[in-house]
Amino acid sequence: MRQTWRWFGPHDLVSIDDMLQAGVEGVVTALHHVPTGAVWSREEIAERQRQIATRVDGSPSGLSWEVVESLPVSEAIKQQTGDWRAHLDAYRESLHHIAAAGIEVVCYNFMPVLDWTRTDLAYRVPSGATCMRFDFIDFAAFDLFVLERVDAPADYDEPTREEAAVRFAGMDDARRDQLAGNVVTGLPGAAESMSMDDVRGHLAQYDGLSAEMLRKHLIDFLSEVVPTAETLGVRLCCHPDDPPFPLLGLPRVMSTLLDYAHVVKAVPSPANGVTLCSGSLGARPDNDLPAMMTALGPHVHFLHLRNVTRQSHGIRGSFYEAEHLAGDTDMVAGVAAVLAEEARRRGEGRADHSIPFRPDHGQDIVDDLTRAAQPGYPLVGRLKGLAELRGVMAALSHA
Ligand code: DNO
Repeated sequence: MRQTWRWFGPHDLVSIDDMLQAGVEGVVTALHHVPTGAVWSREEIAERQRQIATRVDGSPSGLSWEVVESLPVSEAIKQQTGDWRAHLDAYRESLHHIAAAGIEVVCYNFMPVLDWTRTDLAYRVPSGATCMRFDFIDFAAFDLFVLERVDAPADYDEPTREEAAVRFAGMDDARRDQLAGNVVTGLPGAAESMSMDDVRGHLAQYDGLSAEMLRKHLIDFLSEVVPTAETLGVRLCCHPDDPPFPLLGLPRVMSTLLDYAHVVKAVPSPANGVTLCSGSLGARPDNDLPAMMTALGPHVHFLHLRNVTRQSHGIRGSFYEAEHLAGDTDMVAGVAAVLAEEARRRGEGRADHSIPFRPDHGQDIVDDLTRAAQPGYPLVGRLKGLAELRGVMAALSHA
């Protein structure tokens, strides 16, 4: 298991030096400033590689860019409208440049309109730490009373609508603005930062686009880019929906084992793989993460290891981001399943037998609470998560 760490680039408040002290082996990043649909140039990629390879004092860091997260897929490609063919050409060209730079793993997602979604960025847990949370009632209140989506009432049962109305009435303007901002302006790494009108415009374009159609568009996308990736030796890996259920009436098609099994089978190639995110998928009670790791094992090219505590029982529900070894996912069993897959790959002689993972997200603890960091990506909370995961890996792989 290769210990990687997400870095948002030179503006990230966590430095390359910090990562070295955390014991990180490789870096996950993206050219977040390049607009979705445009080509990632060789020069821009090389510049980011240079930044990663350099410590604050200018000496070599010994680290390199090992995983792209994400090479974003445009709304045009997801909807098959407008410039989507040109965006496919740009995607393939970016893959050429990424491969030429020696990077083999490329993560993307296929969530329409919204990337990952939370209603709270600093939910306080009993220890005094804060974390990210998705509250289903707050989200319904946003949908019904801030966005005022016409079809929203039909999307929630009556008790949920009533609870959301009471919740909304109890929010002051500041909380209403904060909630809307958390949902629409985009969390770290999201491809787009949107206004409320942008969201409404995108929603209108999905009118009548069913889950079956979106799944077909995903498979069309893969049919177009996987052959290029395969030739280049690049492994694409799709990140799951977060949360793993439909929001705002939009279809979501990468939420379960069945979803993944379908997509992996539709375009069979080592270049068509999975980003297994235990935190995203773990928000659904019917997703058994260690079992998913075993079932999808040969196709898993990248792992996000984090945990959530579910706070309701349904498929659509509330959850908060727990400590890496707490929460509802059995992380020790998950790591054991990863190690078993790696042993299997070594037996097969696969060159990619060490799967990159990153300690995904972290609670804000100690200094994180007073240091502004990217929401979900604090230094100390992630370092603690990495240390705990490293402990599990060391114990499970000890002779
Ligand atoms: C959140 C992240 C997501 C992820 C993209 C992958 O923390 O896991 O933003 O990077 O969905 O395409």
